[in-house]
Amino acid sequence: MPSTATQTRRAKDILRINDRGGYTVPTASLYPFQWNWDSAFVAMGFASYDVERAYRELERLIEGQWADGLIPHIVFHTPSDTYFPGPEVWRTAANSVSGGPTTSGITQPPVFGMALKRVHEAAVKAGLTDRVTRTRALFDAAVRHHRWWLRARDPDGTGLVAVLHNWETGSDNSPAWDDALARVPTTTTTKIVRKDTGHVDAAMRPRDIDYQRYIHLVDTYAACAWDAERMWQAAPFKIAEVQMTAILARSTEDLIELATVIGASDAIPDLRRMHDTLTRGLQRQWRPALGRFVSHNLVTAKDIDTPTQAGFVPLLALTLEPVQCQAIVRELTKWLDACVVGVPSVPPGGPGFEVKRYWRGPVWAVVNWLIIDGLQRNGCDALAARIRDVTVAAIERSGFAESFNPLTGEPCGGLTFSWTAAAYLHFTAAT
Ligand code: 9WN
Repeated sequence: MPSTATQTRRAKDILRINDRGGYTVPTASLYPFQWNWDSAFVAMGFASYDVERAYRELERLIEGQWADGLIPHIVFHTPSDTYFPGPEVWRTAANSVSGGPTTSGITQPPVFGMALKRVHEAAVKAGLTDRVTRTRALFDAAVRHHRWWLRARDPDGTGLVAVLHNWETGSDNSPAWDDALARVPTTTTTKIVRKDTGHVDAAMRPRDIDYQRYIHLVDTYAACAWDAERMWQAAPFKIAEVQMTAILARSTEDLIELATVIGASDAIPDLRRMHDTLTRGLQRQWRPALGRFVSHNLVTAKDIDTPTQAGFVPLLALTLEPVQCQAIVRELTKWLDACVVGVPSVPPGGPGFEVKRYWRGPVWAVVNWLIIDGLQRNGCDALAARIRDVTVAAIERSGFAESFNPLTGEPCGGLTFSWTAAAYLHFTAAT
C-alpha cells in the first residue's frame, strides 16, 4: 500500500489534472464543468496547502451567481459535449449574469459558507495580505445566497428549506425521493441524450425513466423562466430537506463567526435570525425512535422516513442533548457494523438499497466529512475517528473514486475524483 505521503501527492495531482483555469471539474468527461458543492469541498482541500488557489475556486464559482442571489449547481465556463444536460437544456441565458458564464437553473447544498470560513482561517495562517478584501467579496455573495434560500425556498418561514429538483439535494438518486419522483410525469419537451452511461457502468447510474422525470422538472422550471416564485407554485416535486437545511444552518453559523473577524458585523442580526429559524426547523424533524432526522414532502404533507445518510447530517448544525447523541451513535454504529466501508448512503437491506447505484448504498467521502464534523461537534469522537479511518483506508485501497461499494470497498462511479482527493487531504491533514 502506498504511503500517506504518496497518496497525498496523488490527491494533489488529481486536483491539478482536474483544474480548468482556477476552477476544478469533479472528474474529466463524466462531469466536465464546475459544480457548486464539489467546488466548496475542493476549496477546503486546497486550503490545507494552497490558499490562493482555494480562494480562486470560490471566486470562479460566484462568477455564475444570479442577480437574485442563487448560486447555480453547475457553471458552464467552457463548452463540453460529454455531459447531458448542457446549457441548451437549461435555457437560463436570460437569468445568468450578463457577460458571465451560462449556468444551470437550480442550486446545490451551500457548503460555500463553511468553505469560506476555512479558507479565511488558512489565509490568516499563511499571512495572505489581501485576505480581508477577498473574503469580504465572497462573504457578501454568500449572504445574498443565504437570503435567497430563505426567501425562495422557505417562503412560509417554516425553518426548513425545500428542494424543487432532486439534483439540488446532491444525493440525487436517493430512495428518499422515490415516492416524490413517482408523482412527477415522465413527459419531456427536451430530447434526452444521456452521456453518463457512456462513461461509467449503467448499473451505477439512474435509470432512463428517472432521467425522464429529472428533465420533466427542468422543462417545467424553464417554462417558468426560472422565476423563483413561479417555480415554487408550479413545482410537482417539493421537499423540505434536512441535509440541505443543516448545511445551510451550519454555513450561516460559520458566516456569523466570520462577520466579526472581517468587520462585517452589520450582517450579523440578519444571519442570526436565519440561523435561529433554521435550527428550530431542524430540531422539529428529530425522530427519537429512528435515531435520526427526517425530511418532509410538501406535496403530500408527509414525512419521509426512508433511512439515508441525510438523517445524520443535522449533527453538523445542532448541539444535541446527550440522549439524542446516544441514539444517533447507536443507529450509525448499526449501519457501520453492516458494512465493510461506511457510512452507506442507504443501510444494507434498507428500502431501495442497491450496492453500486449512486446514492442508493455507496459511500461518499464528503458525506462522511460532514458527519464526522457533526459527531466531533457533539463530542462523539470515537465514532468520528472510526468513520475517518475507514474512509481513509477505502481511498488508499481503491483510489480516489466518486464513491465506494459499502459491502466490498470497491470503487464506484467516476475515478480521479476531485472531492475525494480534497477529503483525503482534509482527513490526513487533521491527524
Ligand atoms: C448532477 C458532481 C455531481 C455531484 C452530485 C452527484 C452528481 C450530477 C449527475 O455529480 O450529480 O448534478 O449528473 O449525476 O450526485 O452530488 O455534485 O460531482
